[in-house]
Amino acid sequence: MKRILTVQDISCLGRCSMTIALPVISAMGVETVILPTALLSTHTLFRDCARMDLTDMLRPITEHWQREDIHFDAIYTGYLGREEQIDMMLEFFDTLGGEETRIIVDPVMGDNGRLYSGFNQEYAEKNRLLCRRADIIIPNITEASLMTGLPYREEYGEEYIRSLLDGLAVLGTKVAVLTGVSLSPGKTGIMGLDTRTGEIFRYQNRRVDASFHGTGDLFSSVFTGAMMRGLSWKEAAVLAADHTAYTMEVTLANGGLPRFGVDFEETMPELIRGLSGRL
Ligand code: PXL
Repeated sequence: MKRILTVQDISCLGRCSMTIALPVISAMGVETVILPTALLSTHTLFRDCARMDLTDMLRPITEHWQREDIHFDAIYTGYLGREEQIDMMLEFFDTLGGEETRIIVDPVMGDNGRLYSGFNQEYAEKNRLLCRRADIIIPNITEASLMTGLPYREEYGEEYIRSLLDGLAVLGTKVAVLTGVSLSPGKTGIMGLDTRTGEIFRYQNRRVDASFHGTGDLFSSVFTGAMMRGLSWKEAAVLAADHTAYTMEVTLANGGLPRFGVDFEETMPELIRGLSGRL
């Protein structure tokens, strides 16, 4: 069985980051080791959350793993709280990773053209260093515009997305998968670039007219799980896009509230069926 490490916060309530990654990737048949970057009562869209930063714990935990000679088939990073943690990740990619370790970076820092609370432009620029070391990055349009310096747009054509992908390629990643890309009315999906071959990949499915917290984390978790089960990045992106749209539809039908995230628990059997059918 493949073993991965995922590094992100634990938001106790609100179904995002670690509380999605751990159950979803585990259910996909991949051992999922966690390194929590912070402990929060809720994600930051709730007001006044109680929060404990865990930066001081990261090195003792990883040093213990080094003494135990633990290695990972992939390291998947998501929401990191502080710039200092980005420096630590760059170090951990070397100390915990080997030649074969895939580095998957979701540079979580904003959405809808805005940074999440607690992040600033310096943090966005620092994230470029993570992307340089990554095999695969999975930003949304907001994050891509923050890292490339290109303007954020809500109305766009394929050339704009292409320019974001080219800007991300300059950062040094091998593959960039841009999420939340809508190439025609009523549709949304991804557009990706394999910088090694120049190949562009587009996938669009129906657009669910709702916005729930944590859908980016669901996409990245399914994507990571699928890659570890041997799917190509393009197959993994299609599975992740389909599953995220389906889970949003189910949540909408259930009357879910945006800040409580998506009802991924209910759609898990469908995810496993979809994965099994592709293996
Ligand atoms: O889903 C992204 C995310 C993860 N973790 C925390 C957040 C957010 C987005 O706001 O606040 C703590």
